[in-house]
Amino acid sequence: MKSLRNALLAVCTTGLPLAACAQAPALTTFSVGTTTVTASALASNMSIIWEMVWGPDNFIWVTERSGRISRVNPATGQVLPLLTIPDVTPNGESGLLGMAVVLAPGQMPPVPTYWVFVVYNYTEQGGLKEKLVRYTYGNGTLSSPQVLLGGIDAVSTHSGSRLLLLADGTLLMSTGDAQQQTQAQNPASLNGKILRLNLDGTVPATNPTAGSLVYTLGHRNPQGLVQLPNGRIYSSEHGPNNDDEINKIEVGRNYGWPNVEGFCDLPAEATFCTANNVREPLTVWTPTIAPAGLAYYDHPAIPGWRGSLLLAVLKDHKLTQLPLDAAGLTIPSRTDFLTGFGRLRSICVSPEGKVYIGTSNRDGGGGSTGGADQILTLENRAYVPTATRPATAFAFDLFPNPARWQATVRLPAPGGRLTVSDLLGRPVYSVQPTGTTATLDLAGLRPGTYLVQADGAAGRSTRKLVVE
Ligand SMILES: [Ca+2]
Ligand SMILES: [Ca+2]
Repeated sequence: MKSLRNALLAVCTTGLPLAACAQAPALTTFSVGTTTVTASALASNMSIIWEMVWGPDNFIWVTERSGRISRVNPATGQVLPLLTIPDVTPNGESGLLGMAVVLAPGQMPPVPTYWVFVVYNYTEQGGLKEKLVRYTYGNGTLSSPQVLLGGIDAVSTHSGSRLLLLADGTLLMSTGDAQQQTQAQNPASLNGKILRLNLDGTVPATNPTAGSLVYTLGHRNPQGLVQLPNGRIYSSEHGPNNDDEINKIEVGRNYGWPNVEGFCDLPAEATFCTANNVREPLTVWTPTIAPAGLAYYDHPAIPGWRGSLLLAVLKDHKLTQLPLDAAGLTIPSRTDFLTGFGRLRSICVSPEGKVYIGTSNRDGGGGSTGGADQILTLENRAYVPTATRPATAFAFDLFPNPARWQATVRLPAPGGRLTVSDLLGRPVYSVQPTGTTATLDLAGLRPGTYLVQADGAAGRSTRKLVVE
């Protein structure tokens, strides 16, 4: 059976359409509403998968904590190692951690030059530190590492280190308190923060404090970060022996640690929260579960997950669905899936609505099974993408085109929704016009070609937009 599958996978790598490839054997199935979701192994025999991101090349980019960066073919599961970073220090929970991948400025497909950002622990003068490094990817190799931020205090735990590229072209990086709890409240320290950087490591002019990378403060150990198409940002954070948190990240806010654990529900906490503009979490867990990777799901393939955060959970061995209300301010329920695969740390969603989960069972943390780590695919195998409406249901005006800062859309009827997506189909901006005219704010978008999709009562229509 295995040899048959390997033979079929070998056929798949020759470039036949995906439909010609064999489906991996189901490891389990579970229901999401009326949808049956199948879990299968995409890649096995890996070790402590810390980060998985869907790359601009439509491959899954993966870090393993020992220092290895790989690309994984989502059609075949083939793991293509790129580089093992030589100066990574894996110790306790430390090592190669977060990653982000983006087309280098001025590059558009098919010119394959990317910037690859990684965060890792290293040794400096006998002590453990943490740094953010930018590599350049081209011609199949990673090269030209540049340290954008180094010398951050670290110990073998509480390193934070999730990276997130924002739609405005800046980069968020979470840092842990490195067991120096009071530094989380010190605006001059880089520990216990969510930092915001330009892609060259400089401080964005729009950060809350001039000259400071600090975007938010008062964090303990945030290991999940995600931005929704509407721009809202959410984070997961490890609490001490209580109060793991999901937070809505708002610029300049204080998230309380170490003075506040979870909600502002003790008298001393309430006083601190009032005095320090503390943003309470949306939901907390006591006892703790060890929340890690965070993604947003809004694809029609699994309707019951639409509009939800999906959280990879380490200690409690599960994937948790956290639906958001329309305002994005409350999580009305929590539903668990995918128990039985050990510690789940990393997660990404493909443009076709499949969810990929990376396990972390060799990390020695709570409930570690010690077994080999794997990438799991979660998918609705009955889903067939179909155009339920004509491709061009109506015409709309879009001008100027090319545009630089703004473009105007004129619709045949008021209302609906306008969505700007990149060429991989990823939404980067959306707006709900109230009348027949709407302005698209393009200031945060990189130059390149985008698609503007108008959804209204008359159906859906799409036009190409060039941003200069
Ligand atoms: Ca908090
Ligand atoms: Ca509390």
